[in-house]
Amino acid sequence: MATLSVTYNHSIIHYTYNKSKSCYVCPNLVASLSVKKSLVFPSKKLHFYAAMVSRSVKEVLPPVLDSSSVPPAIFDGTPKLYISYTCPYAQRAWITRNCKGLQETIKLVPIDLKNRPTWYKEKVYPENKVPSLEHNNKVKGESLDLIRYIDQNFEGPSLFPDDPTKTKHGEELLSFTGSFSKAVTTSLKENRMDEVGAAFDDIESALSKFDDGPFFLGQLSLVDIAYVPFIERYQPFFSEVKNYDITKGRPKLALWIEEMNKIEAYKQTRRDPKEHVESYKRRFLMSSQ
Ligand SMILES: N[C@@H](CCC(=O)N[C@@H](CS)C(=O)NCC(=O)O)C(=O)O
Repeated sequence: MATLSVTYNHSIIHYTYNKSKSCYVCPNLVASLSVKKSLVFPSKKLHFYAAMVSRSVKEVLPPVLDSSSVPPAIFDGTPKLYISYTCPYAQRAWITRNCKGLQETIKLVPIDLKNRPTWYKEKVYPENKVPSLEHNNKVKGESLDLIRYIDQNFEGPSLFPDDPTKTKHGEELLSFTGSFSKAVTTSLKENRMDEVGAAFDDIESALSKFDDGPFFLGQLSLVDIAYVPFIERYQPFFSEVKNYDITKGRPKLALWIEEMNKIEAYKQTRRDPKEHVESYKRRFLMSSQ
Protein backbone atom coordinates (compact mmCIF):
# COMPACT_ATOMS: atom_id res chain seq x y z
CA MET A 1 0.00 0.00 0.00
CA ALA A 2 1.28 3.40 -0.89
CA THR A 3 -0.34 6.71 -0.14
CA LEU A 4 0.30 9.86 -1.96
CA SER A 5 -0.70 13.28 -0.73
CA VAL A 6 -0.44 16.19 -3.02
CA THR A 7 -0.70 19.92 -2.44
CA TYR A 8 -0.39 22.63 -4.99
CA ASN A 9 1.26 25.88 -4.04
CA HIS A 10 3.27 28.58 -5.87
CA SER A 11 2.65 26.66 -9.12
CA ILE A 12 4.61 23.73 -7.68
CA ILE A 13 3.23 20.38 -6.90
CA HIS A 14 4.29 19.14 -3.50
CA TYR A 15 3.76 15.53 -2.83
CA THR A 16 4.52 13.12 -0.08
CA TYR A 17 4.98 9.55 -1.02
CA ASN A 18 4.49 7.29 1.89
CA LYS A 19 5.90 3.85 1.58
CA SER A 20 4.74 1.10 3.81
CA LYS A 21 5.26 -2.27 2.11
CA SER A 22 5.32 -1.85 -1.61
CA CYS A 23 7.85 0.72 -2.70
CA TYR A 24 7.14 1.28 -6.34
CA VAL A 25 4.46 3.34 -8.04
CA CYS A 26 3.88 1.66 -11.37
CA PRO A 27 3.45 3.83 -14.46
CA ASN A 28 -0.24 2.87 -14.78
CA LEU A 29 -0.94 3.96 -11.27
CA VAL A 30 0.87 7.21 -11.96
CA ALA A 31 -1.24 7.70 -15.07
CA SER A 32 -4.50 6.95 -13.31
CA LEU A 33 -3.62 9.23 -10.43
CA SER A 34 -2.84 12.01 -12.85
CA VAL A 35 -6.17 11.50 -14.61
CA LYS A 36 -8.02 11.56 -11.31
CA LYS A 37 -6.34 14.82 -10.46
CA SER A 38 -7.25 16.33 -13.81
CA LEU A 39 -10.20 18.13 -12.27
CA VAL A 40 -8.03 19.65 -9.63
CA PHE A 41 -5.01 20.72 -11.63
CA PRO A 42 -4.93 23.00 -14.66
CA SER A 43 -4.71 20.67 -17.66
CA LYS A 44 -1.41 22.21 -18.78
CA LYS A 45 0.12 20.93 -15.57
CA LEU A 46 -1.04 17.34 -15.92
CA HIS A 47 2.00 15.93 -17.65
CA PHE A 48 4.12 17.76 -15.13
CA TYR A 49 2.15 16.25 -12.30
CA ALA A 50 2.52 12.73 -13.68
CA ALA A 51 6.26 13.15 -14.02
CA MET A 52 6.53 14.65 -10.53
CA VAL A 53 4.81 11.60 -9.09
CA SER A 54 7.05 9.16 -10.91
CA ARG A 55 10.00 11.20 -9.73
CA SER A 56 9.00 10.58 -6.14
CA VAL A 57 10.05 6.95 -6.30
CA LYS A 58 13.32 6.54 -4.46
CA GLU A 59 15.92 5.11 -6.79
CA VAL A 60 18.47 2.57 -5.65
CA LEU A 61 21.70 4.17 -6.82
CA PRO A 62 24.22 2.03 -8.71
CA PRO A 63 27.70 1.43 -7.28
CA VAL A 64 30.61 3.65 -8.28
CA LEU A 65 32.89 2.18 -10.98
CA ASP A 66 36.65 2.52 -10.60
CA SER A 67 39.75 1.38 -12.47
CA SER A 68 39.15 -2.22 -11.45
CA SER A 69 35.47 -2.34 -12.48
CA VAL A 70 34.08 -4.09 -15.50
CA PRO A 71 32.90 -1.41 -17.95
CA PRO A 72 29.20 -1.11 -18.77
CA ALA A 73 28.00 -2.24 -22.21
CA ILE A 74 29.04 0.91 -24.06
CA PHE A 75 27.00 1.88 -27.17
CA ASP A 76 24.46 -0.88 -26.59
CA GLY A 77 21.59 1.50 -27.31
CA THR A 78 20.78 2.34 -23.68
CA PRO A 79 21.25 6.04 -22.97
CA LYS A 80 23.79 6.44 -20.17
CA LEU A 81 24.63 9.38 -17.99
CA TYR A 82 28.18 9.18 -16.68
CA ILE A 83 28.50 11.11 -13.46
CA SER A 84 30.35 11.36 -10.21
CA TYR A 85 28.07 11.48 -7.19
CA THR A 86 30.10 14.39 -5.83
CA CYS A 87 30.39 16.58 -8.94
CA PRO A 88 28.11 19.65 -9.09
CA TYR A 89 28.24 19.75 -12.90
CA ALA A 90 27.20 16.12 -13.14
CA GLN A 91 24.51 16.81 -10.57
CA ARG A 92 22.89 19.28 -12.98
CA ALA A 93 22.42 16.57 -15.61
CA TRP A 94 21.31 14.05 -13.00
CA ILE A 95 18.63 16.39 -11.58
CA THR A 96 17.40 17.12 -15.13
CA ARG A 97 17.12 13.40 -15.84
CA ASN A 98 15.14 12.91 -12.61
CA CYS A 99 12.91 15.95 -13.20
CA LYS A 100 11.94 14.59 -16.60
CA GLY A 101 11.08 11.24 -14.98
CA LEU A 102 13.76 9.45 -17.02
CA GLN A 103 15.07 7.13 -14.30
CA GLU A 104 14.08 4.11 -16.36
CA THR A 105 15.31 5.54 -19.66
CA ILE A 106 18.72 7.03 -18.88
CA LYS A 107 20.96 4.72 -16.92
CA LEU A 108 23.24 6.34 -14.35
CA VAL A 109 26.89 5.29 -14.52
CA PRO A 110 28.77 6.78 -11.57
CA ILE A 111 32.54 6.74 -11.81
CA ASP A 112 35.31 7.30 -9.29
CA LEU A 113 37.18 10.40 -10.43
CA LYS A 114 40.10 9.69 -8.10
CA ASN A 115 40.57 6.19 -9.47
CA ARG A 116 39.12 6.66 -12.95
CA PRO A 117 38.56 3.66 -15.16
CA THR A 118 40.77 3.91 -18.26
CA TRP A 119 37.91 2.77 -20.53
CA TYR A 120 36.07 5.99 -19.73
CA LYS A 121 38.64 8.16 -21.50
CA GLU A 122 39.50 5.61 -24.15
CA LYS A 123 36.04 4.46 -25.14
CA VAL A 124 33.49 6.91 -23.83
CA TYR A 125 34.59 10.51 -23.39
CA PRO A 126 38.14 11.53 -24.37
CA GLU A 127 37.83 14.76 -22.29
CA ASN A 128 37.73 12.36 -19.33
CA LYS A 129 35.36 14.60 -17.34
CA VAL A 130 31.87 14.16 -15.98
CA PRO A 131 29.10 14.57 -16.84
CA SER A 132 28.79 12.95 -20.24
CA LEU A 133 25.79 11.42 -21.93
CA GLU A 134 25.84 8.45 -24.28
CA HIS A 135 22.81 8.69 -26.57
CA ASN A 136 22.18 7.53 -30.14
CA ASN A 137 25.76 6.24 -30.47
CA LYS A 138 27.25 9.63 -29.61
CA VAL A 139 28.71 11.02 -26.43
CA LYS A 140 28.13 14.61 -25.41
CA GLY A 141 29.47 16.59 -22.49
CA GLU A 142 29.35 20.00 -20.78
CA SER A 143 26.66 20.22 -18.14
CA LEU A 144 24.85 23.30 -19.47
CA ASP A 145 24.67 21.80 -22.95
CA LEU A 146 23.61 18.45 -21.54
CA ILE A 147 20.72 19.74 -19.47
CA ARG A 148 19.30 21.46 -22.56
CA TYR A 149 19.95 18.34 -24.63
CA ILE A 150 18.19 16.07 -22.15
CA ASP A 151 15.30 18.51 -21.90
CA GLN A 152 14.88 18.75 -25.68
CA ASN A 153 15.61 15.18 -26.78
CA PHE A 154 13.78 13.03 -24.23
CA GLU A 155 10.19 12.73 -23.11
CA GLY A 156 8.90 14.38 -19.94
CA PRO A 157 7.82 17.87 -18.97
CA SER A 158 9.59 20.77 -20.62
CA LEU A 159 12.02 22.43 -18.22
CA PHE A 160 12.41 25.66 -20.11
CA PRO A 161 9.58 28.13 -20.70
CA ASP A 162 8.49 29.29 -24.12
CA ASP A 163 7.34 32.72 -22.97
CA PRO A 164 9.84 35.10 -24.69
CA THR A 165 10.47 37.29 -21.62
CA LYS A 166 11.18 34.24 -19.49
CA THR A 167 13.27 32.61 -22.20
CA LYS A 168 15.47 35.69 -22.47
CA HIS A 169 15.93 35.98 -18.70
CA GLY A 170 16.56 32.23 -18.53
CA GLU A 171 19.25 32.35 -21.20
CA GLU A 172 20.96 35.24 -19.41
CA LEU A 173 20.89 33.41 -16.11
CA LEU A 174 22.24 30.19 -17.61
CA SER A 175 25.14 32.05 -19.16
CA PHE A 176 25.77 33.82 -15.85
CA THR A 177 26.32 30.60 -13.84
CA GLY A 178 30.06 30.49 -14.52
CA SER A 179 30.56 34.17 -13.61
CA PHE A 180 28.56 33.68 -10.43
CA SER A 181 30.64 30.71 -9.25
CA LYS A 182 33.84 32.48 -10.21
CA ALA A 183 32.82 35.63 -8.32
CA VAL A 184 32.04 33.58 -5.20
CA THR A 185 35.16 31.42 -5.26
CA THR A 186 37.61 34.18 -6.24
CA SER A 187 36.28 36.50 -3.54
CA LEU A 188 36.38 33.63 -1.07
CA LYS A 189 40.04 32.85 -1.83
CA GLU A 190 40.88 36.53 -1.35
CA ASN A 191 38.65 36.74 1.72
CA ARG A 192 36.59 39.60 0.28
CA MET A 193 33.26 38.86 1.92
CA ASP A 194 31.64 42.05 0.62
CA GLU A 195 32.13 40.73 -2.91
CA VAL A 196 30.81 37.31 -1.93
CA GLY A 197 27.73 39.16 -0.63
CA ALA A 198 27.39 41.08 -3.90
CA ALA A 199 27.33 37.79 -5.85
CA PHE A 200 24.48 36.50 -3.67
CA ASP A 201 22.69 39.86 -4.03
CA ASP A 202 22.71 39.25 -7.78
CA ILE A 203 20.95 35.94 -7.17
CA GLU A 204 18.42 37.62 -4.89
CA SER A 205 17.57 40.17 -7.54
CA ALA A 206 17.40 37.51 -10.28
CA LEU A 207 14.89 35.64 -8.12
CA SER A 208 12.76 38.78 -7.84
CA LYS A 209 12.00 39.07 -11.54
CA PHE A 210 8.86 36.89 -11.76
CA ASP A 211 6.20 36.53 -9.10
CA ASP A 212 4.32 33.45 -10.34
CA GLY A 213 6.44 31.12 -8.21
CA PRO A 214 9.58 31.07 -6.07
CA PHE A 215 11.93 29.86 -8.82
CA PHE A 216 14.14 31.91 -11.13
CA LEU A 217 11.59 31.87 -13.94
CA GLY A 218 8.58 31.53 -11.65
CA GLN A 219 8.20 27.78 -12.09
CA LEU A 220 10.96 25.21 -11.82
CA SER A 221 13.28 25.28 -14.83
CA LEU A 222 16.78 24.42 -16.03
CA VAL A 223 17.97 27.65 -14.45
CA ASP A 224 17.19 26.37 -10.93
CA ILE A 225 18.84 23.08 -11.83
CA ALA A 226 21.98 24.86 -13.03
CA TYR A 227 22.39 26.89 -9.82
CA VAL A 228 21.26 24.53 -7.10
CA PRO A 229 24.33 22.24 -6.92
CA PHE A 230 26.49 25.28 -6.22
CA ILE A 231 24.18 26.92 -3.70
CA GLU A 232 23.96 23.50 -1.99
CA ARG A 233 27.71 23.67 -1.45
CA TYR A 234 28.08 27.39 -0.70
CA GLN A 235 25.37 27.57 1.95
CA PRO A 236 26.88 25.15 4.53
CA PHE A 237 30.44 26.18 3.74
CA PHE A 238 29.87 29.92 4.31
CA SER A 239 27.76 29.22 7.36
CA GLU A 240 30.33 27.01 9.06
CA VAL A 241 33.61 28.48 7.93
CA LYS A 242 32.80 32.16 7.55
CA ASN A 243 29.84 32.35 9.94
CA TYR A 244 27.98 33.92 7.04
CA ASP A 245 24.35 33.09 6.36
CA ILE A 246 23.82 33.52 2.63
CA THR A 247 20.04 33.80 3.14
CA LYS A 248 20.18 36.61 5.74
CA GLY A 249 18.47 39.68 4.28
CA ARG A 250 17.72 37.66 1.13
CA PRO A 251 14.17 36.32 1.57
CA LYS A 252 13.82 35.21 -2.06
CA LEU A 253 16.94 33.09 -1.82
CA ALA A 254 15.76 31.64 1.51
CA LEU A 255 12.41 30.65 -0.01
CA TRP A 256 14.06 29.28 -3.16
CA ILE A 257 16.31 26.99 -1.10
CA GLU A 258 13.34 25.86 0.98
CA GLU A 259 11.29 25.04 -2.13
CA MET A 260 14.17 23.35 -3.95
CA ASN A 261 14.70 21.13 -0.93
CA LYS A 262 11.15 19.82 -1.30
CA ILE A 263 11.71 18.57 -4.84
CA GLU A 264 12.30 14.84 -4.78
CA ALA A 265 14.11 14.80 -8.14
CA TYR A 266 16.71 17.09 -6.61
CA LYS A 267 16.67 15.62 -3.08
CA GLN A 268 17.82 12.26 -4.43
CA THR A 269 21.01 13.88 -5.77
CA ARG A 270 21.95 15.85 -2.65
CA ARG A 271 25.00 15.06 -0.53
CA ASP A 272 25.61 15.47 3.17
CA PRO A 273 26.40 19.18 3.80
CA LYS A 274 29.32 18.14 6.05
CA GLU A 275 30.91 16.44 3.07
CA HIS A 276 30.67 19.68 1.07
CA VAL A 277 32.15 21.69 3.91
CA GLU A 278 35.14 19.34 4.21
CA SER A 279 35.68 19.28 0.47
CA TYR A 280 35.55 23.09 0.19
CA LYS A 281 37.85 23.46 3.20
CA ARG A 282 40.41 21.28 1.42
CA ARG A 283 39.98 23.21 -1.78
CA PHE A 284 39.87 26.78 -0.53
CA LEU A 285 41.49 26.89 2.87
CA MET A 286 44.44 24.50 2.79
CA SER A 287 46.43 26.46 0.19
CA SER A 288 46.20 29.71 2.18
CA GLN A 289 47.52 28.14 5.41
N1 LIG B 1 32.55 22.59 -17.78
C1 LIG B 1 32.31 21.22 -17.40
C2 LIG B 1 33.03 20.96 -16.10
C3 LIG B 1 32.99 19.49 -15.72
C4 LIG B 1 34.02 19.18 -14.66
O1 LIG B 1 34.97 19.94 -14.43
N2 LIG B 1 33.86 18.03 -14.00
C5 LIG B 1 34.85 17.60 -13.05
C6 LIG B 1 34.26 16.91 -11.84
S1 LIG B 1 33.30 18.00 -10.85
C7 LIG B 1 35.75 16.57 -13.71
O2 LIG B 1 35.29 15.72 -14.44
N3 LIG B 1 37.02 16.65 -13.42
C8 LIG B 1 37.95 15.70 -13.91
C9 LIG B 1 39.10 16.33 -14.58
O3 LIG B 1 39.10 17.56 -14.75
O4 LIG B 1 39.99 15.60 -14.94
C10 LIG B 1 30.80 20.99 -17.28
O5 LIG B 1 30.06 21.97 -17.03
O6 LIG B 1 30.35 19.85 -17.48
